[in-house]
Amino acid sequence: MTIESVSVNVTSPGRNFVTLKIVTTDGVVGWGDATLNGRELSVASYLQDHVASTLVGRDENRIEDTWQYLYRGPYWRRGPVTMAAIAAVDMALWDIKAKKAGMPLYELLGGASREGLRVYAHASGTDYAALKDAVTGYVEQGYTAVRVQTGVPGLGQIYGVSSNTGGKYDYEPAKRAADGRAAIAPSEETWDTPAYLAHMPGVFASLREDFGSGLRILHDAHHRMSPIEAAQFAKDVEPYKLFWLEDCTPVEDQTALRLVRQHSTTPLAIGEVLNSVYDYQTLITERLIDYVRSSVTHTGGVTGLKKLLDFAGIYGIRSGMHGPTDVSPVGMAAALHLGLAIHNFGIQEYMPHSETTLGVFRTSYAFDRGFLHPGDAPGLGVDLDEDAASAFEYTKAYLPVNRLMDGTVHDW
Ligand code: CS2
Ligand code: MG
Repeated sequence: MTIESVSVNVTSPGRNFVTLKIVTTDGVVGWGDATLNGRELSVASYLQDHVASTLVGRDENRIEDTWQYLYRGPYWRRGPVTMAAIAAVDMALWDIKAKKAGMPLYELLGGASREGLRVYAHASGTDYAALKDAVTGYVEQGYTAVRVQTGVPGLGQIYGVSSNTGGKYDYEPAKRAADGRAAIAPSEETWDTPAYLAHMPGVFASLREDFGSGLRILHDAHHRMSPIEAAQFAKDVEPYKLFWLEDCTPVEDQTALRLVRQHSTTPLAIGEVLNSVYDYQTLITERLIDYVRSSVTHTGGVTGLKKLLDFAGIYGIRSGMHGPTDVSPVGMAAALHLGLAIHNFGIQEYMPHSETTLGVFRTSYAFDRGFLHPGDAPGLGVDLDEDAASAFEYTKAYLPVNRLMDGTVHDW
C-alpha cells in the first residue's frame, strides 16, 4: 500500500490549530499536529505547498526513510516551521502504522514502561491569595505537581497569569483583535526583571509554608532573565526545592546555563522553543539541564523527539514534554504514547483543552488523580471531526511582544 492523499486542515475551535491528514490507498487515515502558535499558516503552507505532493505514492510504512527524506531532502534544515511540518507527517505515519497493527502507538514503541504519566497543572494568580486558591483547587483534584505563575507588584498583565480566578486555567497568550477578529499586530506587555527577582522567592516560601514539601512546584521564567540574573534566581529559590525552573534564560545561548549550574542545584528545564537534537548538544553533553521541554509537535514528531530523548537519557536527563493548549490533542496524544514507552520519562505538562476544542478533536486519553494515560485505541487514539472543524474559521492571533519599562524589546 502507499500514501494516496495528503491534506492540511486549519481550524480554530477556541484557538488556531493546523492538522495534517494522510490517507493510504487502503483507506487508513493518520493525523499529525502541525500547530505553531502565532505562525500557523507558515507551517500549513510548508506542508501543502512544498511537502504534500512529494509524499503521494510513497510507502507509508517507511517512517524513518520519510523522516530523513523530509529532513535532508529540502537542503535547508531545522527551525520551528520545518520541524513542525516534519512532525505532522511523522505523527500521521505512526498513527497509520499503529492502526494497521491494531494497537495503541505506545505498544509499537516498546510497550508501557509505567502505569501512567504524572502531569503538572497550571496554577496562576494576579496575587498570592488567588494563586493559593488555584493551587488548592488542583491539589483537591489529585494533582501532585503544579506550575505556579503570579503577578508581580507594579507590573500589569505578564506571561502565564490567567484572568480567571479558580476553575480551569484559561490563559491563551495568542491574542486576536479585541472584537475577536483577526489581529493585525501583537499586543504588548511590560516587564521588569528586578521586580520579579525581588518578588518570587517570597511566593515560593509562602507556597512551601501552605502546601508543605511534598507538592512538586514548577515555575516558568519564560526566557526573561540574563544568565547572571538566572543564576541569582536559581540560587535564591534553592531552599524551596522546585521540581524545576523552566526557561530561566534564552536557550539559544546554550553555554549560559554553565553559569546557572555553577551557582545552584535548582533543577533546570528548557527547550520548548528548540526543535532538534543538535539544539541540545551542549545542554545534554554538559548536563546543563535536567529536563527536555520539547514537544512531539515542534521537534520532528515521534521519530525526532525519541532520538533526542534517547540521547538525553544517556546523560540522566528526563522528559518534560511541552503540553499547552497550543499543542493540539493530536500532539498531546503523541506525547503521551511516547512518554508511556520511554524509560527516561520525567513529567508531562497538561493544560486541558477547552470543550470547544474537544468538540472537534475526539480523544482517547484520560486523566485520573494526577496522571494521564493515552488509552488503548489503535494508533494515536485521536480523530479530527472535519465537519465540526469546518465551523471554526482560522483567525490570526499573535503572541505578545514584551518590553522593559524603558521600552526596550525583551523576551516574552
Ligand atoms: C509555556 C507555553 O507551557 C509553557 O511552558 O511556555 O505555554 C508557551 O507560552 C506557549 O506555548 C506559547 O505559544
Ligand atoms: Mg514554558
